[in-house]
Amino acid sequence: GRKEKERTLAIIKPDGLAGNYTDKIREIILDSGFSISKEMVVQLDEDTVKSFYAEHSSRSFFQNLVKYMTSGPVLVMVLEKENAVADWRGMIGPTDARNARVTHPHSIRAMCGLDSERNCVHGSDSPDSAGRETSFFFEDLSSVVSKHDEL
Ligand code: DGI
Repeated sequence: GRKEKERTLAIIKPDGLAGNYTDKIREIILDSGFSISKEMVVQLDEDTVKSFYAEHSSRSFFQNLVKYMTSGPVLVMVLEKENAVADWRGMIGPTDARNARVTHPHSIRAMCGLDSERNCVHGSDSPDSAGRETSFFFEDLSSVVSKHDEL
């Protein structure tokens, strides 16, 4: 039968946006058969990042993660296609960009990430997370400091 489309949340993190990787990443996304159903550029505040990454709140790197994710604007996108969650995870590569360069040299994190923290892009890790994360940004915008349609 007909295959269902799926949605996932992608974020181009501050270093990706600042490093001018947005156009290249958008091209990779569209060439891979995704449609971008929603997008916005936002400057996240601390509370928003803490809430988004709540599952990592007890980790040693949490404060650094919050600092990094609030260091500049990010581009948040909802990507849509069949198998979007797993396919986007595959395209971004492993969490640590240094590993990505070795094991997944064609991945997005290999291209524009630096290490395990500054890894350039986010992707939801399961369909459940994708549902939670897309509604976090696109149905409840109360915690977002500012939003623009485009940079
Ligand atoms: O789903 P991922 O983004 O690939 O990875 P994750 O869910 O394990 O971690 C979420 C984010 O937290 C990750 O993109 C960057 C940050 N992070 C994860 N592990 C480390 C880390 N940051 C630092 N500084 N050190 C880590 O070991």
